[in-house]
Amino acid sequence: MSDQAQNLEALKKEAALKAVALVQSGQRVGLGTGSTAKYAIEELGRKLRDGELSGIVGVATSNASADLAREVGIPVEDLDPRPLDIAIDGADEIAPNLDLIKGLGGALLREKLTEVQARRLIIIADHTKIVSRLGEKAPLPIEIAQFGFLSTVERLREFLPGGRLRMTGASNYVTDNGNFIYDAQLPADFAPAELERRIKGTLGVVDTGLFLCMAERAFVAAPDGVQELV
Ligand code: ABF
Repeated sequence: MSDQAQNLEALKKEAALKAVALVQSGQRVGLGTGSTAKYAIEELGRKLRDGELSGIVGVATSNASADLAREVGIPVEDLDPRPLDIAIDGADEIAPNLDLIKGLGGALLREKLTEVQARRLIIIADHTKIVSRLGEKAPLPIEIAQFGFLSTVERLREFLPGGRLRMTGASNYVTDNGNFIYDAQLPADFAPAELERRIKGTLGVVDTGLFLCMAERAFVAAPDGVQELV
């Protein structure tokens, strides 16, 4: 790993530790997905093992995070209608008002289903995720049903041209839910809530990686320290 990559990993971990410090014993915790969320899951496991926390239950946003949580000793339960006390997750882009793009890791649907039920959604990231407007750096992942996916993509391309179906080698990428992902290029200027409504109203779309008005705060780590955005 290059020095730069190692530094970025250290920053992700710093942000994760800040978020985990908010978790209290007995809480039901939404466990995010991705390389930053991984540090939060590992730290929660460590705190349980060291007796700094007890009675934590995790609700995982992906099979990978559920596996990791069990490995580090966090009891994992399925999502049910009860609220979660807190959820901790990464993001692909963080706008100044804490609107987010998520889903480059492929877990956007389970993340949204889980995190919408969290009393507090805490985002953790390194400073490269900060943008002045959504879509500046990352595409917008849109989860779509496999059945009829080419027709769904055509419908999406009518107002979001220039995107592409996500691939793994020569095959379509398949989410934990058995769906495909269309990575859309966002226009330079758009109203996020309106775009979200239009995408969600497109036949064949399951959900989008726009997480609007959901995050309570973000811990963003940079070389000169961790900034808390609210
Ligand atoms: C999840 O992991 C996603 O919503 C987002 O796509 C991704 C960020 O991953 P990483 O922390 O590895 O950059 O939180």
